[in-house]
Amino acid sequence: MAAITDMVSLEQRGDIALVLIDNPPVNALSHGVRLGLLRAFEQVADDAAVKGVVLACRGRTFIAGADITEFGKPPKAPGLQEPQTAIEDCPKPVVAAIHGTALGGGLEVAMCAHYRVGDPAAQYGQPEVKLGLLPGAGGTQRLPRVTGVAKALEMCAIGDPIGSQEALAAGLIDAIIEGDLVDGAVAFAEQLVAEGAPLKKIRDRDEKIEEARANRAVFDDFRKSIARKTRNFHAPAKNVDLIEAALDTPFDDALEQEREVFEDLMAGRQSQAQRYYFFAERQAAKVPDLPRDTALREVRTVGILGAGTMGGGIAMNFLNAGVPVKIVERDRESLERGIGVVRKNYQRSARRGRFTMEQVEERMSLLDAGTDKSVFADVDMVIEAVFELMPLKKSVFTELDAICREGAILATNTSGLNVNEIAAVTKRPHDVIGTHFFSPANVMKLLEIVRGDETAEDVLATTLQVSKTIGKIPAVVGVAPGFVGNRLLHQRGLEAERLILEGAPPARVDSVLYEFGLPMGPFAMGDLAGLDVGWDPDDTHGRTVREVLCESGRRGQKNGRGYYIYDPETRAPSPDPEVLDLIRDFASRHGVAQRDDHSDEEILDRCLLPMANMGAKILEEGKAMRSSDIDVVWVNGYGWPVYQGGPMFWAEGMGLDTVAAKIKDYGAKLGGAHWELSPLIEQLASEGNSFQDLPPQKIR
Ligand code: 3H9
Repeated sequence: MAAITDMVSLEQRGDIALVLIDNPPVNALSHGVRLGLLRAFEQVADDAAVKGVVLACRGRTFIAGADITEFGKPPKAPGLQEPQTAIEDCPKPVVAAIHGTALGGGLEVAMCAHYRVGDPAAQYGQPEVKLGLLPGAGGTQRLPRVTGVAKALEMCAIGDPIGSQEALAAGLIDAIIEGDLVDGAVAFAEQLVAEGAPLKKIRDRDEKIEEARANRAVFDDFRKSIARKTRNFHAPAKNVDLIEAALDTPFDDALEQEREVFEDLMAGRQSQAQRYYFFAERQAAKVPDLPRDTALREVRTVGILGAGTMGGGIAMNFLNAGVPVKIVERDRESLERGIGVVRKNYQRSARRGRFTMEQVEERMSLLDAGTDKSVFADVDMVIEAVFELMPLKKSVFTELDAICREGAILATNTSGLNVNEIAAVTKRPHDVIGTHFFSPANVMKLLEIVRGDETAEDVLATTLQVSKTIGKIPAVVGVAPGFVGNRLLHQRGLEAERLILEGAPPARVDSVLYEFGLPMGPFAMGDLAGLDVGWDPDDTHGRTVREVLCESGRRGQKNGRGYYIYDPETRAPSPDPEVLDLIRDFASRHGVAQRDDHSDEEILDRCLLPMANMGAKILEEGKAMRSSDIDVVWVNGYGWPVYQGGPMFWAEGMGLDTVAAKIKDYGAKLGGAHWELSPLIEQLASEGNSFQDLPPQKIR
């Protein structure tokens, strides 16, 4: 075996040359890989002893794409096109042998080979759109030529990968290899050589493009179908445009166009945010002071206390992952209601084709439901999902402490209560941790993992592993009221309420935040959650607009009247003049002058800057490890648009000196603790630094 570069080697197997990439962890197309590929293919082209070539990768995956860490840095030749051309123009048949994931530039390289084979579990995709990009190395031109336009549109503009069977059916690969992939690919190449098979270049294929020319409506139909889901994103539409360009533009011109659009998108703020976020999510699962070799506790069975909306949703995560669950409610009726909801949710998914009725039954058979907590005696982890009341949580944990076996993890699904206080009622506070799921718990990706003062390292490490098993994105946070997510939410709520008192209608505030990219504004969200959540009818004195609304019988969407009035048929919201009157009265009683000249910028700044300010205070307190973890919480738990990176990324995008100046300015005008500038922001701004310059810190 000859090393071409430190990342690419060449090996002869009979008549077949094997070009092997080895660039852990994911064989990204770093400079050494590009250079190695170019040199290796130049060499095999001229080597008379080589009759065919197999391109494969060592390690866990085929090439998973361009090296994202090189983006934004000065380009280093060769780019990707040179090795791609060397592969495509190779005078001997080239077979790409794919295992793991062929993604982005990886699939684009594979599409330059004359043939592709994959192992049964391999996946193929153009996920660039998820980084705010499009395939920049021919993907928008080669993919439609090989799979047809419809599949290429989905793969590029939505970005989800397909498996080997689908790839075979779509013509993207030529064979699925059972058994050893490289041996199989070499045999495949030998056969091509023996048959004198043609050197198939996807770039020259026209039949699928021809088909699409006859049915151009497919593009507009597709644009309509993704419009809602891709609202405000720049990249999906660009992917569609470039695939459409394949119909009428000569191949090389289209490649040129693709590269230009790729560069434009790369320079844009959306892609910067999405690339930042890609790494943020991966960082969030890393706890700097947790030794990498921490031995994990085994979690084979889970107990869930409470079969309400939260408990049922949490249970579904485990059932989906094949982990048996014992769920306990205080009475039969509530238990049956809760289990019924779980079953109904599954049946709905089955009707939508997500899985079969058989799989529904399989999942339900893993669920053991009862009313007696003593069944928790032998589970490995219990998650408590009872009402959010401290005395109740304490009594539950006292009981769990008595019932559960030694070494079981005791988790509380609290959305903001003091986990240390809960842990303190047990004789094993080191086994206690917070697992804050977001509603609906079977859908929302975020898991705030609350590390208590006493939480043992292996309990934290195991809970992180559990979150991976059930497909959640974790963010480790410290004990503080509302943790990270709800604490930031509260800041936004304070200022949103002030804005409506000053005369900005709720619908106006909501629409500015919706246009920014949030799924809904604070008032629509309040209506959805129910205005009476946390409202005490025995202790209500018109202290807030929300109390006033509740007192006048407005409960939100559930009774058709909240900040908005809801159409009984369509549930469409419209602004309600009566609400504006109530707000105006409230404002005049409290001496708040109304005005009608709030700009969009003011609304946005006033709602969002206090969130970043609080994020910085959370970092000062040591209740989050990094600013990007705070962003992960808001993107995954509250629908913050990923193309805005997260509240911390958004704020630092305007420069922390500007942030500091704005906060001081609003603070002087409006007052309130949420406008007291975080010393951390002040310090970073004065140093010319940003949140991302801070090293990760230990949760305190
Ligand atoms: C592109 O290709 C552009 C082209 O069209 C045009 C070019 C001209 N680069 O996710 P994991 C790191 S755009 C650098 O935890 P998994 C990752 O940060 C690219 N690093 O593992 C992590 O590092 P660490 C299109 C990368 O098994 C480690 O690898 N491709 C890259 O759960 C393990 O990652 C994509 O968008 C990269 N491209 O999932 C694919 N990818 O250990 C992006 C990963 O220090 N990647 N890393 O935290 C993925 O989707 C997943 O990583 C993958 C593995 C499915 C491959």
